[in-house]
Amino acid sequence: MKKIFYFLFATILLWSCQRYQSSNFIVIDPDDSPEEIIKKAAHVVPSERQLAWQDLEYTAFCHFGVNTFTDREWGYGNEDPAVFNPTEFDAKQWVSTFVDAGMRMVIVTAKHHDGFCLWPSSLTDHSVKSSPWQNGQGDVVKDVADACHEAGLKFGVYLSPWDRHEQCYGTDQYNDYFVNQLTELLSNYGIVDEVWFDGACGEGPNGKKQVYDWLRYFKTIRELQPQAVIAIMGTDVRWVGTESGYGRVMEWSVVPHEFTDTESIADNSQQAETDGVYLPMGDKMASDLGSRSKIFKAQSLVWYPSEVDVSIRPGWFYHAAQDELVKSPEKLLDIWFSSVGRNSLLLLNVPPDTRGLIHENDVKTLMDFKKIRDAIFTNNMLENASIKSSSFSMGHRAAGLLIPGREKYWQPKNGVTEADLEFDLGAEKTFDCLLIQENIELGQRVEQFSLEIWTGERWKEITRSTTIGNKRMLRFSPQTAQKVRLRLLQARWSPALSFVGLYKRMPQLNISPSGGAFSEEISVELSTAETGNQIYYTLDGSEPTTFSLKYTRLLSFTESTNLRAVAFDHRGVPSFTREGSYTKATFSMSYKYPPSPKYPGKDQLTIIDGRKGMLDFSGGDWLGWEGEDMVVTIDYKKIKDLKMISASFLHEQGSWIFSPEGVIFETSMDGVNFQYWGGKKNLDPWDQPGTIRREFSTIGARKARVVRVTAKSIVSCPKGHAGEGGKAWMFCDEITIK
Ligand code: FUL
Repeated sequence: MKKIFYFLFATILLWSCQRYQSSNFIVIDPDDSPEEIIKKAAHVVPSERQLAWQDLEYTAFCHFGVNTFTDREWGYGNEDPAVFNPTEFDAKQWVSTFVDAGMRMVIVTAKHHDGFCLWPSSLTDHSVKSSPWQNGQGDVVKDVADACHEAGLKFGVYLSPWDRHEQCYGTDQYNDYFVNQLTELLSNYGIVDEVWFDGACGEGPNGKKQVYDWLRYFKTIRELQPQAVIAIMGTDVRWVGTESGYGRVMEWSVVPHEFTDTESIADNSQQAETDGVYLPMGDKMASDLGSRSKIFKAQSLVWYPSEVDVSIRPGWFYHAAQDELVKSPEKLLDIWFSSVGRNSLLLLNVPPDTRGLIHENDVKTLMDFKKIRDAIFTNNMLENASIKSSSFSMGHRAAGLLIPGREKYWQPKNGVTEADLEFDLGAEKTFDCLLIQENIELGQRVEQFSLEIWTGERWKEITRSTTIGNKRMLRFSPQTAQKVRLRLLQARWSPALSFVGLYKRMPQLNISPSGGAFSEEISVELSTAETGNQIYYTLDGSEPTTFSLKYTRLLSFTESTNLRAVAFDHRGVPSFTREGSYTKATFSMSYKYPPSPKYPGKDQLTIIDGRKGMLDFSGGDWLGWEGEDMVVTIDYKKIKDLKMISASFLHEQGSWIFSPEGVIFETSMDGVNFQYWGGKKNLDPWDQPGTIRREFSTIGARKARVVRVTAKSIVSCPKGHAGEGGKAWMFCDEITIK
């Protein structure tokens, strides 16, 4: 009897394991119940190559080629190879920069859309071999691959399917050409870990139409470099859908299989040249790709994780004019939390310059950014915590959560989808960032979780979110507590967590107002979110340190002043340096159409006083125009170096306030002849519900004495609006010029 029992038990176990055996791809049967679909989704797992790729976390993209020398973003394909001539090319400098920055792979644009090859391909003369660089004997791909392999970094290639140079592009023959190019790249440069196929194509409706033989390309890669992931127009890695650096708040790595469809990826990709990074129009970044409502409708599911690609500069290629526009460490940190911290890999583009080196400004920002990450993430407040879990399975106790890596992980009993983990930190500690990781080797399962602190009387929720995946980071205002509770509120199957950490970010220093113009006197307040920090400042433009002036009370200026301030917390960790430039109005301002007497702001300077208005438009920070354009001219009376300009408007259609149709920025040396600096059309529909602020901006260095901003009003309320035909309001609170 006992034997029969064991036999039956073993058969059932085997059956259930087989039924939900984990795999990279799972078919949903039409008669699967919702519970079965959810369980199936919980058992979709990364392939070995996807897992290795995900662990890289932070990788470098290098856009380098003829565009570097012609100062373009998209080459035409007819560039003379002679233009390619870096004077100090040094792949080792690239790679050592990336190693120091904490990056783990380098992907180089072996060929961009212009068709110019960075390796001496035997298939075309349009390559480095026809350039004067190293007398045509050089090979960028080889040098970068060798430097990576030597330094222990992974190496990847970007190969643009769209080719503006190759004559056979648009014919069947091109598929052979492309496969042969791939074969060269994947046979002669050692291990390649990522192949990046761009979806961009600017041929337009009347251009050449290439039918790509994707399956053949994929097969070639699998044969020659089986460990390489195929990204974007490919099977292993999904483009997050934007080039802004900001991933989805809810990011599922398990999505319906249709997301791997190359046609629709191409439709969402860039189709015309821009002067910077492409921001898809409309909603190319749907907020939900894989929640229950999506997977219930799917025919099959696949592990298809997201990669966030963004450039450290406005453009993908190097442009000297953008040397001062390298993203700040602060911006990169925000991107870090919004990419790596949102279950994505961050692919940061750092374009080598015309010397063939990573520019000093980019190096500095990368190193400062690394220092900041180290300062935040080396001190896990949970490190010596004791943990109680409401459930655990054999061999997977909660202690494993404090050991980085997937080897030791916590998991509740099989089938348990809700659980609490209570941490006692031993003493009160202050933190403002949660880092949490699922053991994705078993799949992505958590659908809802929260963090609470014990106030001494009750549990208080601090933050809550949906997905975790490989890594999730949540930021919140500083909290002090000894006990915290992590609640797993909903999961697809027993969630497996491999790591949890609580950290304290740098102090957050605010300057109010953050800059602007004043007529008699201006008061400036410095503050931090938490108490106990020390703030220091300088007024002579120098970097503030603990030896600088100490902030004790409101500052007051009667002359133009450049304020720089920094806050230090009790550990000595500094905030980002904040700057405020306060200008006593020596310039003149004029309005072609004066603002309405109903919304005149505080005075003429309201629009450049560094203060943003409240969304309920109380407080006198908004200037309003009724049925008229805003044309503001600012004459600095002397030539200034300008870097960027932005203008912000209110959109609150319920109150008949509409953001402009578009904004044009112009500059002039004499106040008579104006040059176009930039402009933006308003791409959003007028019927946007709710209240939002819309920013229009332009970046690009130039010298000028006079700046003019023209915002086009929609003049009258649009069709279908309650005020149809009546005068439309346009509200602007701030123009920022740097
Ligand atoms: C886009 C391309 O058009 C850009 O030039 C750049 O290569 C970027 C990574 O992808 O689609």
